[in-house]
Amino acid sequence: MTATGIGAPVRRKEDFRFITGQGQYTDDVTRPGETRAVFVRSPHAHAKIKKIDVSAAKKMPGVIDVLTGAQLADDKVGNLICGWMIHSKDGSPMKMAAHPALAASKVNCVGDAVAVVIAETTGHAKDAAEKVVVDYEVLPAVVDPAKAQAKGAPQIHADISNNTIYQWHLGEQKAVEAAFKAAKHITKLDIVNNRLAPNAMEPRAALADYDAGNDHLTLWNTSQNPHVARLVISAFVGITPEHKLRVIAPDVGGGFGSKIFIYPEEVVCLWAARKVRRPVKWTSDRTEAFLTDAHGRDHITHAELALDGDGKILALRAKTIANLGAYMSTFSSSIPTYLYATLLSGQYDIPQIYCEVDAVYTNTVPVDAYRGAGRPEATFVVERLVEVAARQLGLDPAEFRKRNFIKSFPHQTPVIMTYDAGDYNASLKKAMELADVKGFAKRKRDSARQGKLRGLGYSTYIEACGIAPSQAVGSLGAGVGLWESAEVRVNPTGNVEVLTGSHAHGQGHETTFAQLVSERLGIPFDSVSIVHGDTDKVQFGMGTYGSRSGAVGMSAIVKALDKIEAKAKKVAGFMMEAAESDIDFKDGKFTVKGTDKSVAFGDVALNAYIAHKFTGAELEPGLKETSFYDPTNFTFPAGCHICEVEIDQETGKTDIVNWTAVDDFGTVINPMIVEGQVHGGIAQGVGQALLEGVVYDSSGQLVTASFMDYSMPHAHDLPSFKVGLTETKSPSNPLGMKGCGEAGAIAAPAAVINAITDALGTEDIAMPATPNAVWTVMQRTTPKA
Ligand code: MCN
Repeated sequence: MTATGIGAPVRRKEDFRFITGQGQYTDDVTRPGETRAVFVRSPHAHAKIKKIDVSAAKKMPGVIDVLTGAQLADDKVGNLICGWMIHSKDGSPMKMAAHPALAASKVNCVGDAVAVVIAETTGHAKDAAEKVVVDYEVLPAVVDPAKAQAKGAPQIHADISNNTIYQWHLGEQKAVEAAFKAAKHITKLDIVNNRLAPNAMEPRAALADYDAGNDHLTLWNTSQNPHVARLVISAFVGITPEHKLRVIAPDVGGGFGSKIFIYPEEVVCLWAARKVRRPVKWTSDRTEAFLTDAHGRDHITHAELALDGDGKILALRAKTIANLGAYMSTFSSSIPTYLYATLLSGQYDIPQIYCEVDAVYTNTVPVDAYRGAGRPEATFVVERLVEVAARQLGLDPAEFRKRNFIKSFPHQTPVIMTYDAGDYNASLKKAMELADVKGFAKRKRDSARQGKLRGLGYSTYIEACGIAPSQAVGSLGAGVGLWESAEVRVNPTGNVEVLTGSHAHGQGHETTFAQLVSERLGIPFDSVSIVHGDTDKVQFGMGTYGSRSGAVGMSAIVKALDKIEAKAKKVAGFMMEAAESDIDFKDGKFTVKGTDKSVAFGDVALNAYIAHKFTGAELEPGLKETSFYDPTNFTFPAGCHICEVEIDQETGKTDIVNWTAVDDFGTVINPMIVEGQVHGGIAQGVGQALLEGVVYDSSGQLVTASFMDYSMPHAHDLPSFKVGLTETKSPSNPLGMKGCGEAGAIAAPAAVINAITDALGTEDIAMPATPNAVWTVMQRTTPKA
């Protein structure tokens, strides 16, 4: 390993500009003549719009125009779409209601935009927005997905009865029923997976600029996938043809999934910029972010595990109601189906699984992917069931897990996935050692002496990452395959630019991608630049989500590097008058086999461009190659997290006193970045388990619309993590990598709740397990001494 090559803990090169305030985020980009947009939003969760009067607002100082949904419809701007078709078990397609970027006749959640004010400054626009008069006829609202399906519930979208989008299922129902009949023991759980607000540090923003001379639009926005945004905005929303739109996602301050989707605001800014013939910028404030960023999770599940007399799992069944909010966001249909139910086998050899999912509209903001997206929900179901089953059977939870682990690979689960490689025993064993599980009993006694309850919880999770394989994803109803692309441009001076379709919004790609390229080409790490996030610079790409940039994006780079090396060998052959097959390439040097004749990579690069003898028949000039990588399978990162908590019996406050994480991410490019990813994910998972929860009241008002009411984890809520790695290489990409970006968020909630329930001696606690919730449970139960 070189100091900056694969496996080296290189410091992130992008951090210099981030921590010195030199990042260029969307709000930092300015255009001459720029205007500001402020949206007029519905204060009601459900209402008919009888009339909108913008006349007073238009007369306000600094106002350029005030635009409404009626004008948007007149201009034939299309609806926002959900791109992944799901069929109900009766074969009918999902029922997708219209989602205009500005509501014209009806609002369906608090925060629904009904008009936009374009003004010289944000202050002018805000003042004018208050003068827009909207006459609403308020309708009853429903926020609870179970109630939304009940007879007589408010109907949110015409023609969509019971507010039900689809009733989907996966697995063999009859076989599962038979297994349950034969079972010696059945463990049952009712689970609520709490709704979360994504809260990226940089709120969403959009800046649209119209070049009237060329009838061309440019959009800077906080996107995790600018090419997909361009495709959807042009082909489906119909703002302008694809070649007339450039989308640039500059530095993006965190996404966690919430910036994958196409939102109304960017569509409206583009439309408005063309209308007012001036650039239009919108930057969300934090309250708007709580109100309008797509939320995550929000499942209600009843789950059961069937076991034989020896503690072997026979079958699992689950019935889930997923709240998708007022409209279907871009990928929302796939999260509670193919990203959830397909992972219900966990790390276990479960012969039969059956899952039913009802997706439901409610008068709340749309729900879509949030770090982990479906997989934290699946892990929570499986890891809670397994833990509770072990306790009910009087078995040690680690022993019970071992007994049921999948031990040979490839392993076909009953729910579509083929796990290709893993060693679940190895990560459990290593985690138990690092966590000093043997010493837990003593620590528990010590805590008891101080009047505190101590508990230990496992989460042996698995996830499907590298969301890409076209064959698999395409056959599951997604409209597209999800490969990734790369272009490697070697400049005549020997330095390299890599254009990637992956997008970085905090994951350190500028560093890890450069580590790969510098090692492969034997050139200095600082001679490599990573270019991403601009549809005019980078060939089509699929963007970043589902921890795919390593396994898929970097694999595309590897393929392009293979081509670069092959061509460079030809050039080196010409230079040294040797056959290409006689050339070796190592450490940045091309050598004629068996001789001391060699040329450096930089010389080859220069000759590839300027040596005239290469032009013409034998070899095209230049050294630039493009590749697309479409893997054969997902990658399956897995691991074991162990959480140890101490609960104060007086206050109900839970302190996480120890956290051990042992993960298998296959080949690790940069252990420091990977560790950071794990830390961040755990923090988010702990947030879900202990602190976070979006609350709407029964009338549909968002009660948790600020950080006063929505609590995020702080550094002092977390212990110093003990992390370790095991390694089984993924066979589905040339580097053997598995994704690491979501693991912590997937593993953590179950580990925390398993630890808390272990301490309390009752399974009866929901997330977030706030001090009040824990204290209330303690009043009902007799805690263990
Ligand atoms: N990596 C590595 N070795 C591996 C796997 C990954 O060195 N075996 C490195 C990669 O090269 C990359 C980073 O770790 O620099 C994360 O890689 P990967 O797991 O492929 O995930 P992505 O780059 O595709 O990032 C997406 C993932 C997701 S889905 C969410 S959500 C998430 C996350 O990453 N959002 C984030 N981490 C985030 N981190 C920050 N700071 N901000 C977000 O919005």
